[in-house]
Amino acid sequence: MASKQMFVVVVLAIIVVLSSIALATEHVVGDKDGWKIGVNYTEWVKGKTFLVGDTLVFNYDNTTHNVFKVDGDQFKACKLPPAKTADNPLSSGHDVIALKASGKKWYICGTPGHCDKGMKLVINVQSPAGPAPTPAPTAPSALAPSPSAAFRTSAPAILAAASMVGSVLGSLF
Ligand SMILES: *[C@@H]1O[C@H](CO)[C@@H](O)[C@H](O)[C@H]1NC(C)=O
Ligand SMILES: *[C@@H]1O[C@H](CO)[C@@H](O)[C@H](O)[C@H]1NC(C)=O
Ligand SMILES: [Cu+2]
Repeated sequence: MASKQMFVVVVLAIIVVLSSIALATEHVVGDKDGWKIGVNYTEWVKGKTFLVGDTLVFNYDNTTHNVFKVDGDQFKACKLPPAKTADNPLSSGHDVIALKASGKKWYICGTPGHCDKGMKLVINVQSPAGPAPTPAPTAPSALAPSPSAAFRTSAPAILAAASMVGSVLGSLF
């Protein structure tokens, strides 16, 4: 009896973990190319959806590049912020940025000339429910989340979750 209750608790815990994994996507900027000159980041952004809770990962050679968070005007002009701060620029070479709020986010490389050569990225972060639905009383289905937003689990996340479920079940029986 006790082990049955334990089983239910474990299954519920797994469901909670799985649903949180399913909601977050890790976006590796430039995919395998990473953050460098010669990648069209406008092209990279095309067709992608960035949601609050997702992460943005910049991979690059930190002897040559960095990542400045800037505003829209600085982005447009390839102009750096007037002062550096503790977390700006990022320069680890593997920077993981949590997308915590909706709205546009702008990033440029601070090495002279690199932004002009295309090391600039702008994304639009949406709240998980998507853009505010326009009132459409005759079409209630418009309020449902799109399938692409509902199924965002990456293959590695599924594999990791599956192996976790397997090892928990294995230790129970
Ligand atoms: C990058 O891609 C965008 C969108 O496809 C395109 O409009 C733009 O001209 C490209 N930029 C360069 C420098 O090729
Ligand atoms: C570059 O990356 C290495 C390894 O992550 C780190 O130790 C070093 O401090 C970084 N350099 C700068 C300028 O942040
Ligand atoms: Cu650079």
